[in-house]
Amino acid sequence: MILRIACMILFTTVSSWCLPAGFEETVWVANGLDQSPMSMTFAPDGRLFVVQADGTVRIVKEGKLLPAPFLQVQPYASHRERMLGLAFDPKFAENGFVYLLYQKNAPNRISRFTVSKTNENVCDPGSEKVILESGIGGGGGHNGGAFGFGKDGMLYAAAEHMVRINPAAYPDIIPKDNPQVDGAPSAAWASGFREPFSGAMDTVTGAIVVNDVGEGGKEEANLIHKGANYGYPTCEGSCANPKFTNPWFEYPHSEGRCIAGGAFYYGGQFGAEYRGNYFFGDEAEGWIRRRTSDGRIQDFSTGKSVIDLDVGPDGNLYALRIPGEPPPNPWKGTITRIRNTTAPASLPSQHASGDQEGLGPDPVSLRSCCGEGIRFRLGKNTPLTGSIRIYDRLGHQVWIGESGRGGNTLEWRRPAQASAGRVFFYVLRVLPMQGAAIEKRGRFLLQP
Ligand SMILES: [Ca+2]
Repeated sequence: MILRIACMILFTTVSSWCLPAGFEETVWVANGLDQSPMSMTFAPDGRLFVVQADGTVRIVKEGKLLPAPFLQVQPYASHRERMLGLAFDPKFAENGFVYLLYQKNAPNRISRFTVSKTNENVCDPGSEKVILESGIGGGGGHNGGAFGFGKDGMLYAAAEHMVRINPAAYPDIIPKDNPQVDGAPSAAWASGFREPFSGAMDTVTGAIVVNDVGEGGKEEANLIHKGANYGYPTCEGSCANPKFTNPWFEYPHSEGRCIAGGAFYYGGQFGAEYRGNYFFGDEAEGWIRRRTSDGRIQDFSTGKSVIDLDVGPDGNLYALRIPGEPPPNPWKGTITRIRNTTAPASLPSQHASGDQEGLGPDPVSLRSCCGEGIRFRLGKNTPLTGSIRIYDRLGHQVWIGESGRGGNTLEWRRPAQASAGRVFFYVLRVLPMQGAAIEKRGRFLLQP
């Protein structure tokens, strides 16, 4: 107990004490989220959208909370859990569609909103299109909220049970391969939840996880399968009844009482051992843990209430922090950023890449290729001859490649003996048609 209190006191100043060695947590958005923020979701372009219980959705752009809300709806006023989640259309960049799961009157609804054509930071007033308004709960004491598009392009929403719909086919939103009810496909996809408040989609494997807050004794994370029943109210946690699907993992209320926030990690910032990990938090106990790819549950941080987690396009883990459980109403949230300080700065999150300064308007480009390799493409108008040397992080030269006149692509495959990490450095020397040679240095990351 003494250790735990010490951890909480130190958290705001020496947060690394509560994180694995080399990690730090810093406040990213300190003020302005004071209308009970409930969840947050990164847009594909890197902006962070925060859903608040007062009916507003706010945008954080490059660490700054924008003053005007992205949208404002009038949710059902008397329910704490009334603004549940937000999801970006898989073709968001083209169509500007954003989906909101919220409680309007008694029932929950899924609505589509469209980004303004003149201002990407607000939605078009009056653009709300109700997609589904029945069969997704809203009457009980708890309201769910896990919400997002799966790798299959379908939209999943969990409240009393989980629905799966295809908004792109509106109004025929019920997929033909959904479970049959009375001889026809139904929106219902899975059932047996108590309070499926959060969860995550694994964009690589396609796995769908719904966290279910327990009543009597267990917190659960469930891997979602078509037609499965996850046991509530008959069972909490694993049980022997073959009608029910047991949790992916669970923990007792002696360890935490409110599982909240879920995120799969595929960023390049934390290191290879974190790839594919499932991060989750506990709102009541204030810790963050991770499930490793081989199924171990590991501590990650302790000490401050968390209501949602997400991984940014920069590969950092972001936490929506609130004051305790239950929080005061309305509660104020802060967003923190957790990063690995031992990773080289500014590493790209998904693909091999490098900085591209110094070669003018037609730079070299780096692309991952050919298994564990990288392709250097010299711009078509730049140098016709050049060489590239690659060094590992210990400074050993592991390769030299030369581009002859007329060729502008060089591919390097990581050799087996180049084992000193996944970060490599390059020195590119090019000979323009006129003028002096240009030398450029940079680094890149090879993804495992
Ligand atoms: Ca269950």
